[in-house]
Amino acid sequence: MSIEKREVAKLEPEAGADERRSIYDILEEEITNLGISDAEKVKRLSKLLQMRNKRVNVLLAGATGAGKSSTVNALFNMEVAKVGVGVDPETATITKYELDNLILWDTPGLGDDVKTDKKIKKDIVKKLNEISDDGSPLIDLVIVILDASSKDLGTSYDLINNVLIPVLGAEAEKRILVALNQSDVAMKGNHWDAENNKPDEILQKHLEEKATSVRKRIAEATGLKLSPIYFCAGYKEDGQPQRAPYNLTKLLYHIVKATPKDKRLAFIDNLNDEEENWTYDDRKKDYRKETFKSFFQSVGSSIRECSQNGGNIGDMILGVPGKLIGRIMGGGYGAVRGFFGSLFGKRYDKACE
Ligand SMILES: Nc1nc2c(ncn2[C@@H]2O[C@H](COP(=O)(O)OP(=O)(O)O)[C@@H](O)[C@H]2O)c(=O)[nH]1
Ligand SMILES: [Mg+2]
Repeated sequence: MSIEKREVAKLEPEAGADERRSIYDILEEEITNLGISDAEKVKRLSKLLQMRNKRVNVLLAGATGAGKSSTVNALFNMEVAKVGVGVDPETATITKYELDNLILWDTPGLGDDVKTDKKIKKDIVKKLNEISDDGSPLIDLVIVILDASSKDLGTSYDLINNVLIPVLGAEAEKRILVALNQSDVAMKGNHWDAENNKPDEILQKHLEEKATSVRKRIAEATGLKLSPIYFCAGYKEDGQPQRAPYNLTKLLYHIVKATPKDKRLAFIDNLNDEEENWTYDDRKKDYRKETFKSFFQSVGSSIRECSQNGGNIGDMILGVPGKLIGRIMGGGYGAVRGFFGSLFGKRYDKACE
């Protein structure tokens, strides 16, 4: 059966049909149904299995109240997370959240007292030095959440400059993401355009300056260039409606980009499916589309391939044509509908443009 025929046959996936299916299962089915030789299928399916066995480990750190919990709640479907108890007393302060292949390590807030901070920092160092089964470092990425409204970021600079960077060394630029949360209150709530859920020009300028000054402070101390992303995790006040995040898609884009290609699919099944969370961004880039591309770089959704009528699989890693992937994502697949839904709408091939 040719790929073209299959595409026609499956043009309108039933809404909700794939509600609880894992992206790995869906890709398995797509590969199985491709019009290619059995030998080629086996090759691609075994690559998929390799990916399925990979886990992505993300460590979250920051000062108390910066918004680590709010950030992971906004990004991921934390309600289904399995919470782990540390077996190693030397890293006992760190909580493990398991979302299928996505593992989040939440560290306690720093900056409350010196003695506690010392213990937490020691645990972070231990965790960063852990090696996974395949011999690579366990932690793929460290996200440091800073409070953009705070005048005193000393605790965070200490963490980044004196703990994280020395442990990660030359890799630090690639493996640390600095995120400035609470952008909405960075000027005491002034200049936040609540109606459009974004900063006005003055606040935006302020946030950009803040990001630059954080970058400078890190560069001066360590020589490394880390560019902070400012965002807003969203929050809920008593009696008020939930406020939507800002620049969360941008943050996710940078998280995915910083993750090894063969592990990126691990995020997909557990994204927060609240579409509003992914709606408000600075629009400097189409982050949704860019994130989509990043997700599927390992799967073979090379954008170029799409225009080639889906027939030429070329050297794509998993060899699933982009058109099919666009349809999986834009169609009835539950977990990511909130994220990709409005990107594709009914035009499944849009992603390929
Ligand atoms: N205004 C505002 N408040 C936030 C934001 N993110 C978190 N908060 C609030 O900041 C407080 C601390 O957040 P939390 O996620 O518990 O911080 P954690 O200690 O780092 O885990 C909570 O009251 C949140 O509602 C944000 O983007 N804007
Ligand atoms: Mg917390």
